[in-house]
Amino acid sequence: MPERITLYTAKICPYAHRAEIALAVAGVPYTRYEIDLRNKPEWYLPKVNPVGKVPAIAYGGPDVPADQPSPESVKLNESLVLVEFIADLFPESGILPADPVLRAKARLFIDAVSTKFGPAQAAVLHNGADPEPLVQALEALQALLPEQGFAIGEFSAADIAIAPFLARAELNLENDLGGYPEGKGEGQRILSLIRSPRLARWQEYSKAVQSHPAVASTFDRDHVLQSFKKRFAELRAKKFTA
Ligand SMILES: N[C@@H](CCC(=O)N[C@@H](CS)C(=O)NCC(=O)O)C(=O)O
Repeated sequence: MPERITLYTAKICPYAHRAEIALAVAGVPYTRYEIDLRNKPEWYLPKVNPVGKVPAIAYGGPDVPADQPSPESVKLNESLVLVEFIADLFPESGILPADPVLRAKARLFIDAVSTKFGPAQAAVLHNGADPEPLVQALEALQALLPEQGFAIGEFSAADIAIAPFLARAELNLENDLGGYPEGKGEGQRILSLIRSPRLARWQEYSKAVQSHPAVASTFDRDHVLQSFKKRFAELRAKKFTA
């Protein structure tokens, strides 16, 4: 009998979404516990994740309620570590394929997501920075894609690493949400840059990733949109009306 898994997560968080996608791909039962990031339960840091972030997993130990974690379960965090952990627990999921070359390619793609795409998209969406570095990061990722299919062919950890960010970025830009001034067409301008013909293969890939059942079924679009509307209203109030 497999050990029990409790995932501490938050719908808005793209990092936590990675762990949910991996568990959906593995198709295994687990307990999902939503953490309110604005009002974290007092037991969360001392008993689950001293860093105070989601996602985190409690693995094994006795059958206890998620809000009363046992000291006997193993506590793990960091989204990419959790994705690999789930891949290791359930090798038949194909999250990391058996072939060492494909595993290396998945990790190279993930490295580019972390080092190139991550900082560029955060700068654009949160700080209203120039979108050109983001377009260049997407071109670098596009260059890693095979002619067809997902990042290494079949859906894998590589796609899981980027899927939550693609879904949230499009949702925000389509709704003119970001760390840039509202109502000036900036969201649409950035969208048209990332949907330009030079990123045609990327767009095809991005659509396929977002409509993968493990991604779509774990993305609560309405909840995430409402949360981002609040978050960006606060950010803009601080940034543009001082
Ligand atoms: N490097 C971490 C980042 C996780 C992260 O930053 N999570 C955010 C939410 S998206 C969080 O829990 N922040 C804590 C807080 O808001 O207090 C990972 O990949 O898991």
